[in-house]
Amino acid sequence: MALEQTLSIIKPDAVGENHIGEIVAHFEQAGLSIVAMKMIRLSREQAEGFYAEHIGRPFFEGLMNFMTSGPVVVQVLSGENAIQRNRELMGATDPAKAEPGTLRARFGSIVSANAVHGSDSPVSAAREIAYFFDQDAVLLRN
Ligand code: RTP
Ligand code: MG
Repeated sequence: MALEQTLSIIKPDAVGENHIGEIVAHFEQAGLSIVAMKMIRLSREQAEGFYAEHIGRPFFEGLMNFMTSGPVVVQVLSGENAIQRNRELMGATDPAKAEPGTLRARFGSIVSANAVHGSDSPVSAAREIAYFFDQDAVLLRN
């Protein structure tokens, strides 16, 4: 088991529907700790840089419009196997295919409005945490 940090985003749909508290509680009750957190509205440039791996995909413009449509909550989660654990808590990208009880099954609606983001690998987690937070803004705790 490895103590890891991962980047989580509560997306504009879930923020707009007042689900911040339930989503944060879900992480904490699952044993993940929040070690950095902020609410921001992404600019187009920030959203493009964050999702740069998807530039050119057919869904990219829709993803940009969605991610800049309202405020998001960006947070760093810490815990044992936090990267994979967060992906399990989120459920499948398409909420219709997400396991019952997962965040996307509970709070997502369609693939383009799926409530949460989570880093998909250690390399992504390191890049994504550094994209939003200075190193000294991330608490050194588990
Ligand atoms: P995320 O990065 O947001 O955590 O989502 P993910 O890893 O589960 O999925 P990814 O492949 O990274 O896709 C990023 C976001 O793009 C939208 N998407 N739409 N076929 C489609 O229409 C499609 N595929 C991806 C989703 O909103 C997804 O969260
Ligand atoms: Mg992804």
